[in-house]
Amino acid sequence: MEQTYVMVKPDGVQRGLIGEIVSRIEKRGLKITAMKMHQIDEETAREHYKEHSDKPFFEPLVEYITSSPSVSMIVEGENAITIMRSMNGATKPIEAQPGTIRGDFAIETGRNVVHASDSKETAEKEIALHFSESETTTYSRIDEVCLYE
Ligand code: YYY
Ligand code: MG
Repeated sequence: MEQTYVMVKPDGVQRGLIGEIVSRIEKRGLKITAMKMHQIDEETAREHYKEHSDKPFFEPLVEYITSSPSVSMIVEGENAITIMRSMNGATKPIEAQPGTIRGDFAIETGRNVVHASDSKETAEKEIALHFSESETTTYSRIDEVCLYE
C-alpha cells in the first residue's frame, strides 16, 4: 500500500477544519496510520519546502507554516499519493474545483489549508521528516474487504 504525508496547515487548524479534512480522508477509504498536532519549527519548515527556497514566496511560506499548530498525518491506501493530491485540489484555490478541499475552503494560494506529498520519493522524505518510527502504526481497517477488489 502506498503512503503519503498530509498536513492540515495552520490556517486549516485555526479555521476549525481539522475534522472536515480528516472526515473526507476517512470517508474516501484512505487509512490514517499516524496523526499528531504540532507546531512546525523553522528548520523543519525550511527542509519541508526546500524545493522552493529560491522563490519569492519562500520566506512568507516558512513564516506562515511555523506560525501556529498544524496537524500531520500519514495516509495509506492504493494510489494514496495521487488520490490525496486530487482531494486537495489545485495549489491555487482560484483554479481548484469545487468538491476539492481547496476548492471548497480556500481563497488565496498562500493560505490553501492543506498539503500532500507529490510523489513517492517526496512522501518518503516528508514522512521521515515529520514522524519518528514510534509515532506510526500498522493496522487493518474493517472496511478494506469492501474497498478493495
Ligand atoms: O504542492 P502544493 O502545496 O500544491 O504546491 P507547491 O507548488 O509545492 O507550493 C507549496 C506551497 O507554497 C503552496 O501550497 C502554497 C505556497 N505557494 C505560494 O504561497 N505562492 C505561490 N505562487 C506558490 C506556492
Ligand atoms: Mg508541493
